[in-house]
Amino acid sequence: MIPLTDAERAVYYPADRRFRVWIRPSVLIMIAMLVLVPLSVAWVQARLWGFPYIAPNPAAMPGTATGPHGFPAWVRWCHFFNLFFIFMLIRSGLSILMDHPRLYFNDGCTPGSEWIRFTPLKVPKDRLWTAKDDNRYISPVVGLPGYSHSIGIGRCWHFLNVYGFVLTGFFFVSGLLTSNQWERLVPASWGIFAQAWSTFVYYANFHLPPEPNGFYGYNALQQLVYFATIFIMAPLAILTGMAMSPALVNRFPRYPRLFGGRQGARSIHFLVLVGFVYFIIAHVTLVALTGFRRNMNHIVLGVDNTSPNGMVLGLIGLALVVLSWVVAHYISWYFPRGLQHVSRTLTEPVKLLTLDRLSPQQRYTKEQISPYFWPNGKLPVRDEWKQLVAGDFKDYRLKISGMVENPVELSLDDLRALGEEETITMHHCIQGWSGIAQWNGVPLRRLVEYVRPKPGAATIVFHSFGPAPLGGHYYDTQSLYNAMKPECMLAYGMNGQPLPATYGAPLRLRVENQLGYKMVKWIERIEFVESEKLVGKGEGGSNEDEEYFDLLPNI
Ligand SMILES: Nc1nc2c(c(=O)[nH]1)N[C@H]1C(S)=C(S)[C@@H](COP(=O)(O)O)O[C@H]1N2
Ligand SMILES: [Mo]
Repeated sequence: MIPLTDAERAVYYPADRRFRVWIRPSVLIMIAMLVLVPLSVAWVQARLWGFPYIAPNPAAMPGTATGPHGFPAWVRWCHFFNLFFIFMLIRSGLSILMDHPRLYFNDGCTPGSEWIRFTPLKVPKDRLWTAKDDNRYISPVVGLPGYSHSIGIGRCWHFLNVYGFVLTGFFFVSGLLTSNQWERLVPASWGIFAQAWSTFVYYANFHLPPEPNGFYGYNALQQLVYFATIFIMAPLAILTGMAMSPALVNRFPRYPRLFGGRQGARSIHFLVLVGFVYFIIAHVTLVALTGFRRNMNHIVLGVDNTSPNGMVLGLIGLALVVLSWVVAHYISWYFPRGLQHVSRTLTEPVKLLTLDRLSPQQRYTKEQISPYFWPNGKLPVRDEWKQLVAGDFKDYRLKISGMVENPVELSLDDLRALGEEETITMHHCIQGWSGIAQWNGVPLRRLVEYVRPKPGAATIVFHSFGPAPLGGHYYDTQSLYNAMKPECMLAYGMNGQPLPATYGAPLRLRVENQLGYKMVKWIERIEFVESEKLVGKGEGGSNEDEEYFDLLPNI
């Protein structure tokens, strides 16, 4: 157990650590059908007609091995690195999932509309229940880094390992295409489906089909599954991952529709994870059942014999992978700041060159506004704010100070006079939920032009009346560059009404190419400074300081 202060314990290791999976009954029936129908057909077929004949794979017949055979070093190394990266991605992915333990196929994420949830809780209707109240604990044995609300660190691992996963995939596919190894994987005729079914009839009846020597060729089902894992599941994981990026989705709102919307993409991303886990279990079981030593020699040493060397070396490799989880856990909890900085150094330049250049350009209609919008954050408790609420914000003055030529205090009417804009946008919370809403407010660039930043001012700090998660007040920053983007606004209206207290009254930020935590609610004052390094702990915001979130969350 890592040492935690009481405040940290309340966040990371809550008293309620129960875990439950609930699946919508109709989905459960669908899953049962998908599993049981093929199994029963295979059982009946074997009972009535016996096991089907499976023609030997010509590539794998002794002495006639003509096609590609063996496992060249690049295949073996890619296999090892892939194993390493996929486990990191699965483990960190599970930690991320538990921060909003519900999956939907609708972008409003209305409670009760999820098809699966990983929490025993139903959302209470009689009191304010924020998305942060809803996150769940996950054991660090399963998740990376595990515990509750450790999504910032989980994302550091996830995005660092995405590089490794994608690079490994790139090398592997390049290798396939520049050798004849692809012939082992890519089906050459439709007949493979019939053969794969025949193979399945054996497995479904707990029999092993006549197995070819994998050094020379695979059985039909094996080939199909490998093909699908490499050429369907892996690309789908990447494409649905990208469909969760606020910068991409809000520049190309049609893209996530390929996956049934932003939440469809998130659900499919999860289903791919399930697919990978399922694949790993089936693959490892069959590797063990069909000649463990020989198979391990194939994939570890690239030789076809039954010496124990490949097995021993392979198990050492696996032990190293498990050790990497322990090391990652240790880094997560003892050097989170270092991890955050490594992650930033490696991911920020890529984002600056790509996602950050996309300007939000959304065209949602009023009909698409979500019936429900998850609230987040802690409501202000300060008397000043309560008095402003009581007075309908007539006495509210937004103070703008710091490195500006024209420091001002503006009422809501003054702000309106600067120019009003209206947008309908999709909000993406780091936790995973989304929602479409209409916002009214003054474009931030109008305000910037009005107060005229002094040379050298590069960062705008937004201070909130509300408290930060671990004490102090909530704040966050925007680069001057991003503040000038379209759809970046200080909003005082939501869905045609004055901004409700829960959603940030009197004034909140909207930044549509970034995640929700950048959008400070209940804004008290704004300050122009040289750099975010001069504020708070210098990471760019309350969450960046305390929870190791990204300074630049375009994804
Ligand atoms: N002051 C303050 N602003 C905040 C937060 C907070 O905790 N305090 N949470 C942020 C997060 S994590 C999100 S997702 C959005 C949520 O906005 P909503 O309540 O309108 O959904 O507000 C952001 N602004
Ligand atoms: Mo959020």
